[in-house]
Amino acid sequence: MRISLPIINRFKQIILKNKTFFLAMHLNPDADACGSMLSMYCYLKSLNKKVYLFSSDKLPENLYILPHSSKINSEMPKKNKFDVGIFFECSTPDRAGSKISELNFKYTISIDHHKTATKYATLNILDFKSPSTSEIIYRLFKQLKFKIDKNIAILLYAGIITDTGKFHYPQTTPQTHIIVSELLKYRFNFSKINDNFFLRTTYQNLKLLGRAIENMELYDEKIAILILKQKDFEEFKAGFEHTENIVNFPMMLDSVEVSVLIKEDKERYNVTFRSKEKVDVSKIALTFGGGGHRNASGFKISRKKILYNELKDKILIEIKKQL
Ligand SMILES: [Mn+2]
Repeated sequence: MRISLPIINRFKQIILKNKTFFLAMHLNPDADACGSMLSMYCYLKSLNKKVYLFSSDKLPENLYILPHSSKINSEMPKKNKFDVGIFFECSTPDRAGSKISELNFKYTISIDHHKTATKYATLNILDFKSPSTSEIIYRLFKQLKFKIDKNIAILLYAGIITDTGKFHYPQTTPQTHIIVSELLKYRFNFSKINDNFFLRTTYQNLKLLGRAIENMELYDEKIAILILKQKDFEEFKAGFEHTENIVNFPMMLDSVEVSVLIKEDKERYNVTFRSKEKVDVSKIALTFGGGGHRNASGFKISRKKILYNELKDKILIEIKKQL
């Protein structure tokens, strides 16, 4: 979808008449938020603006492949006044970090494609149909007649390819493919970018995956339960940060409707759900005080409150209500 002319004009106006910019993305940053923010950095630098790049959380290792990523600060800036604050994929400003409220801006801009976005900014550039924020940025630059370069092509490609799961997710449109074909004209090593985001993991993640799959339990062939115990994490010197993607594997079985990963540490159980069409796992997470989306959700619960077997039984009962 094209960005409306009033929004384009307002954006131009805010950018042109101001000098200092603070750019921030959401906690646990991903390639889409980061690629969007860094391509905006390139645009602002081409206009000789002063830009402070901020991420409250340390970048995950795989984002360091992105051009200019080393310029992102994890400390708050020394001064607390900026002309403009631009927020990437932050449904509210504090999604960029709790300290953001200490800063003062004359204008704020929010750029996002998540339905949860609220209209808190002076200018809200929101498109809930866009499969990525990077795609919104591409269209913005195109409509501004800003000529992108190879680095910006890499940044936007990384955002698009990760948020569409390599064109896999249903939000992907014909326009997405057209945009990527334009980006590929800049002749960067897209295969290396794909390897970086899709064929790379840690030793701990692989070992935990093996353990989880080995111990997988199937109920009625429809519900898969994976458990990673505290001792598994200790054995592989791993933490919860090494469990990425593990919950998705049981979904490869045709009969499986719901996959559940239960992670245990000293204090609590951390439970993650994935589902196919039938089951709304956000409802299940909600009954345990968690939340999320229809097909991906989770919750945490103290080990003092419940025993493992009790927890598993309760989860199974909730899932079976919907099957
Ligand atoms: Mn995104």
